[in-house]
Amino acid sequence: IEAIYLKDYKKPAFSIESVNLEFDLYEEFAIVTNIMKMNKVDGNEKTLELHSTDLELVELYINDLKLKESRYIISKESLSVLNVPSEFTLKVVNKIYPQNNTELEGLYKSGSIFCTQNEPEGFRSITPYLDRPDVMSVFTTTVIADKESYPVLLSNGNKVDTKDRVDKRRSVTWHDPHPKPSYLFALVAGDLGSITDEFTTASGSNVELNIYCDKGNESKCYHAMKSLKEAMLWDEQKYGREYDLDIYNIVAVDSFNMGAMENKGLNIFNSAYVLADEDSASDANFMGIQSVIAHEYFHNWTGNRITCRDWFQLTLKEGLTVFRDQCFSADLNSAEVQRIDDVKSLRERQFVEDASPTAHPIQPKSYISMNNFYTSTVYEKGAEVIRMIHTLLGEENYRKATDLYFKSFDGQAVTTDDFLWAMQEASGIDLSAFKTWYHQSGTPKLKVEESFSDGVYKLTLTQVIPNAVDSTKQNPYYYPLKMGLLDESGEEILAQTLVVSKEREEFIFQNLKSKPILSINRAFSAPIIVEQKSAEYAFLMKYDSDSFVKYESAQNFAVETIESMMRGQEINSSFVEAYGHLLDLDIDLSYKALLLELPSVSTLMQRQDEVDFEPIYEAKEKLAKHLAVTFEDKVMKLYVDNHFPNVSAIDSLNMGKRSLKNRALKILAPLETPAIGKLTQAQYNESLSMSDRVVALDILENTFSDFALEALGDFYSKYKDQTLVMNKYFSILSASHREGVLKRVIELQNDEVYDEKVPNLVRSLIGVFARNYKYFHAKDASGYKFVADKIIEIDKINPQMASGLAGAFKIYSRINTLNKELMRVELQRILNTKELSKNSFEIISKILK
Ligand code: BAL
Ligand code: ZN
Repeated sequence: IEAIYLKDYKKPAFSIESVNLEFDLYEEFAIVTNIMKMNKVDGNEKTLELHSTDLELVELYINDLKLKESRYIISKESLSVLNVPSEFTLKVVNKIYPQNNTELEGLYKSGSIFCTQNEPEGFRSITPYLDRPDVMSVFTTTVIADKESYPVLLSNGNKVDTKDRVDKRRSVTWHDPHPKPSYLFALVAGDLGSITDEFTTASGSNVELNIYCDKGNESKCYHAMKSLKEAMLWDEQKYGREYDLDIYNIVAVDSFNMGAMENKGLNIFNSAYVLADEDSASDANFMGIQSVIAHEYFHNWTGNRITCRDWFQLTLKEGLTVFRDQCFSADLNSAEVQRIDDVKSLRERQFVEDASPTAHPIQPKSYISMNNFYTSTVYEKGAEVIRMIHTLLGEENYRKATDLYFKSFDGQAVTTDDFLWAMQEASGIDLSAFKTWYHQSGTPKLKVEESFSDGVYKLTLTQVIPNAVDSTKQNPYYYPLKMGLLDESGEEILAQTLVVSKEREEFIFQNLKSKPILSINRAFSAPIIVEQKSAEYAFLMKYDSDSFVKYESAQNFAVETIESMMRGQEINSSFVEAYGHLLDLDIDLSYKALLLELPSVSTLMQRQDEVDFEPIYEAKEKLAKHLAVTFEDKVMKLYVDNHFPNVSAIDSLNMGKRSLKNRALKILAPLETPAIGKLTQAQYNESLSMSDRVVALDILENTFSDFALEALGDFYSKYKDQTLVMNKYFSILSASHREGVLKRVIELQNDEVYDEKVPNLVRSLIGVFARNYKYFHAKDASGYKFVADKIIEIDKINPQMASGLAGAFKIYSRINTLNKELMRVELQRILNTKELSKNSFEIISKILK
């Protein structure tokens, strides 16, 4: 198994002027006819080497002349055509079997729907092609299928022709005028329901908008449609970007490896990010749909019009597009809550990855399977990198710079250096020192030291840079650091953005009356870990004007308290007092719910030198119980005040009320009294919203097992026909801390709803179990054994899903000796499996190194 290196990049030797595809779809197979107009770019090249994964070739022609077998070589991974002229038309006819495709890459079937997923390298398993993002071509696609079973036939671009044939088959032709790489090609055929709407662009073009889904789900598509129109308007207003075709189609399918895919004019979505109504979707689902719909739409400019030269540049489109969708969500909802949620998810997933053996720069240097690099590092850390550029440039310069980027590179496949050039050229700000962020891995730390005398406050900042995975030393970073100083009454003395660039530097602030209180990394302006001795957490929780630092101080104070308890100390009463003040705050309700949340187990685990979960659970549970006892009355009032009226509306006020009310219920649960059990049961029974129901169900399952069975039974019988809702059911049971979870998870695999071929279900049953620290890390190795068995089994069906599950073992290098040895045995067993996919091999071998 060989790695591919960025340093080996070579320009393509041929270009494809246009491609004409015809898909003849049948129940057992499909025939693909691919006619490409090709030109030699490199005159010396005699052989045309096309990517081709396991394809069955039927016929091959050059300029209408059928080629003899001596003129080409077909192997497992390529089709080489020998002695090609400098300009020619190549026609390839090949046969594929979408019905047997369980990997969900290329053309496959999700239930009864034909659909595609081609990013990054799925197209080569449909037809031989120069399947690399820097080969862009104009596609015309004809789809032919039985018109009764597949009345809806879609591809990219605009529909140009429909023919109903005498043989009961229908043929529809689509033409996409915008040159694109093959990874953006899409095709859908099915008997689908749909909703339709329209959007008029700023310059007056009318765009037809359609969302397709399984029949019967149409009423669940309206939130997605609303989000699409919001995204289209936002991109015009914020980035001056208009849509560029007459039609925009979205199709929801149940079997999908990713969240969604931005194919030109024909997005294909995991149905979890399209379908929602107030009975079946939680508030988080509604928010998720809004953000993913926008993300895929924004790709039309950042990804499709301007794409990546090679896959090492993935963050060029993903980091930028995540930053864009984060800003969109912040503009449409609560900006402070959005920022904290984004930072939380960065730290829960990306920081963990960055501290693991699979850590990589946002622009990796090599890969074995590109599928393994659709990571939170490339996406979320990539977005933080763009956010820092935005901060360094300021809003106005950033807009000038993105305008220049679009103007300079429209229609091209480019690199992150090209992007940085535009940022620099338009703003006049030198970003050469900033490039380090693209090429180094690991989370940088910043040690903060303060001193004060004679009215002079000195801030000494020292960058502590982790080594790369291969132990090489890495360099200091260049970044914006937002900070503020407060006086002792809580008034802000100053607020500014420092630029940190050296390993160690000092910042001096003069003419101060007394030692100021420091508020640092405001708004989380840089994706770093701040290390500060004796910060004034309670003070900042009370007075700081920055909503992120307020939150961060509450978290840090709780972390400090829990860690002192883990060392055997009593509960810090100042923390308890400060927590009590939070309960009284009259602020945005969702924000308040965040402030009241104790740090996650993952946060605490990341700070341990040698990870062990038991002491964390013990201390955290003890603190939670103490807070519940101390503040029972106040929290109960918070619950009651926000529980009524019982409505399911998804406006920000009601979402805020639900999130605070549910936080209150979670705070009260550790009391374990019959009264709280009854209250939770009543919430489950009476609530009109799915958010309320799942929170209640989760608390019943974990804390009030006497009531749990009845509620779970009720939930199952109500929702067993809605797979998306059943994901929630499986997740609750897999994440549970009750006795016997593994046994139940094993049994649930036989449930009629469960299907090992549907990634969402695997992720919610097996994937969630692998993140159930208590049972996955059980000291009898039962959790590791089970998950290893599943990885081996699923690897044969869907390697991408298997290597995703393998991510649970990334903690290997940092876990305690006993667990490490247990893990090692299982990891080795996976690695010894015959015909292990390169996806799983890459992840497991890196972990074991
Ligand atoms: N391009 C893969 C899916 C996404 O990031 O939108
Ligand atoms: Zn994306």
